Amino acid sequence: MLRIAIQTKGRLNEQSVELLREAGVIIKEEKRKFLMRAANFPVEILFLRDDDIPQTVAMGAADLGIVGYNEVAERGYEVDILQYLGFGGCRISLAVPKNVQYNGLDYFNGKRIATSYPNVLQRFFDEKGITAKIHTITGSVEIAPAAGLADAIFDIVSSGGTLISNGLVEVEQVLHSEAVLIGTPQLCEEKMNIVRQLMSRFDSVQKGYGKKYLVLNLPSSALDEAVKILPAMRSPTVIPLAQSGWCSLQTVVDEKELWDIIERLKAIGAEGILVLALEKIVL
Ligand code: PRT
Ligand code: ZN
Repeated sequence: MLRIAIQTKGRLNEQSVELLREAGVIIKEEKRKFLMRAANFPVEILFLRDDDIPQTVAMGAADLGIVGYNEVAERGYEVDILQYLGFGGCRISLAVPKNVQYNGLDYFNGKRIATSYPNVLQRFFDEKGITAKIHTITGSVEIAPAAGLADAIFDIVSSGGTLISNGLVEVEQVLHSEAVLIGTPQLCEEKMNIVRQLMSRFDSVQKGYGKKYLVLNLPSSALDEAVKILPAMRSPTVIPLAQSGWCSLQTVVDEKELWDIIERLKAIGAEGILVLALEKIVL
């Protein structure tokens, strides 16, 4: 039995549960407990605050954990980073009040910086030769400059909206983060087999993120042209239609390129274009 620690509530909880569900690890949402056994996989889920996940995994009280890379980097516990999971993306950045003149890292020499990530910041300043006073704050770091508690902050940024609404400007992006799967070093072979199986399922789920399945009809004479436009895992599937001179084409496309591809296909005579959701890609 493998134990996986995930966040009880908060930004990573929903997507962690969803990733596990898509990978076939189903937990019953009603009467949620601290520790829950999955219905159909040799796994149990331990619900914790994200701050406690790296240590719990380092100690071996959980074999795996899903947590932001930022927490792993800050806490410094010895865990293996097994997989980047493609959600929970953010960065930890230095930000200063918008009215100050910022002309490079030297600005921070002798300044007071409020943060919940003192270790990551100290390492960065050591590397860059900056001497600053780091104030550790848990809670709303972004209000520290306006409250006169700090000259700058070092905090998580995703859209940047929080900085703007507090009159701050992001000046240095120090650490990029996303949710990661972490593991206790040196798991036994029996557990590693389940971990490998799980990672391969996570990989299939991730490959489906941002992808669509495209089905369309095309005059057979335009097929060579369409193949050049369409990306495909090997090459697109081509099925003849009952009406002679026409075929049906099916393939997987990246959502970002979808409209561009559709317009180019229409220009060479494609019709009846269907865009379908795609769940997983198993290679
Ligand atoms: O209760 P628990 O201790 O488990 O949760 P928590 O409150 O400590 O963490 P939580 O749920 O807020 O975040 C969990 C993880 O989500 C973080 O460790 C990051 O890895 C990731 N993540 C991704 C974020 C954000 N995006 C994010 N935007 N964590 C926090 N924020 C906050 C940030 O602190 C700031 O206040 O959102 C604000 C900035 O957002 P923007 O969009 O305005 O820039
Ligand atoms: Zn936390």
